[in-house]
Amino acid sequence: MSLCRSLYKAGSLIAIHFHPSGSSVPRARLAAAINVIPHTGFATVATASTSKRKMADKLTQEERDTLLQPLLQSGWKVQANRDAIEKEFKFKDFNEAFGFMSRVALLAEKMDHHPEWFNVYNKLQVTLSSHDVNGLSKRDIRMAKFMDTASK
Ligand code: H2B
Repeated sequence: MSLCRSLYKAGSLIAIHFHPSGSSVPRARLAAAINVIPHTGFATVATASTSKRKMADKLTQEERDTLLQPLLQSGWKVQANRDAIEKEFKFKDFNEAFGFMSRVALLAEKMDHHPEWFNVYNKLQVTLSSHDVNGLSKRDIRMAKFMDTASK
């Protein structure tokens, strides 16, 4: 049974990005490139070219020590059990909260980088992480900064 079929049978929905040149990814590399998104049952598969490109923007330790600092000061927290950052935003009412979400949604579509969020009336809990690199990337920093500015 192929790897993908066995994963499918295991109940994991797989989004597979095929290499543009059409070259197949060796089975072992394919398995290695599958990133399971915690708590969602989803996974994405990045092939060699996308992995290289995306890995380029995964935060290095030095970037974590510098780029994350201002965000930690503005209320973002690094999750204990996942390479992700989270923050709760509180607005005047639902209208303000949803307006904020709409502005972020436009950026998310432009960046092709989407937040994980939960909204109840005027409160919004946001988690940012880059599924394709299974951790924090510069895209998360950019989106967090935008959210901090747009929520003021
Ligand atoms: N958002 C986040 N946070 N991480 C990703 O890796 C990601 C995304 N990948 N939005 C995008 C969509 C990809 O799944 C689509 C197919 O382009």
